[in-house]
Amino acid sequence: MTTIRSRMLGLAVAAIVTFAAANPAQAAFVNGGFETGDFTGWTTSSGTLANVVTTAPGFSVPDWNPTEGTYFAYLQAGGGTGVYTLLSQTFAALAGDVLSFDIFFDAADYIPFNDNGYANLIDADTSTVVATLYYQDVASVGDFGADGWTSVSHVIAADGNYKLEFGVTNIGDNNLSSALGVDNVALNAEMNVIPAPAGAVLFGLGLLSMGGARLIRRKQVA
Ligand SMILES: [Ca+2]
Ligand SMILES: [Ca+2]
Repeated sequence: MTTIRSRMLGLAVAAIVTFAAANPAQAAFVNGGFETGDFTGWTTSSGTLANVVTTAPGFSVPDWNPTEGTYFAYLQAGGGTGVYTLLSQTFAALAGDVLSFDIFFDAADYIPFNDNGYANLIDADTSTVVATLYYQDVASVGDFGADGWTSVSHVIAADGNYKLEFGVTNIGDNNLSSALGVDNVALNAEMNVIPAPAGAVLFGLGLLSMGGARLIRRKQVA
């Protein structure tokens, strides 16, 4: 009996160790909060319209400040009508990973000059848009309006190589350039990793309590 229990406990411990060893390496964004004070790890389309800043003036709202740390990315339209100021980073992710970031759109314009800003999840191998994670335009936030910092999170559906891309553009003419702010970009493996070890731990605890109950019973008998 003792031998069988020992073997079961051994199997449970082995299961826990196996699950722990199987945890994928945390795929993390490089400089996801822009705390290097520059675009290290990121790709931008413009050296003058994309900047890492500590604060930025709101067009008709209070100044913008980071949601995480000291810096955030501030993208301004101005490259032309329909010409996007872009910020992107490629990353590898597993199904269940949670992609998250904070973002705002600050409209400097009025309808019919419907400037817009977006965040797209793109398949890095095929360059197709997998999901639009965020979209705002002058029509949605109102003339000279802003939505305020917005937290976005998205569960990755399939293993793959992805690109997270942010863009903002003028529409109608190239005046009164609207802006997009980004901070706190992260990829967390929680959804993917926690259930298996938790299940293994519960399985192990169940066996331990079974063994404990037997020990107690044996003591009572003795
Ligand atoms: Ca930051
Ligand atoms: Ca404009």
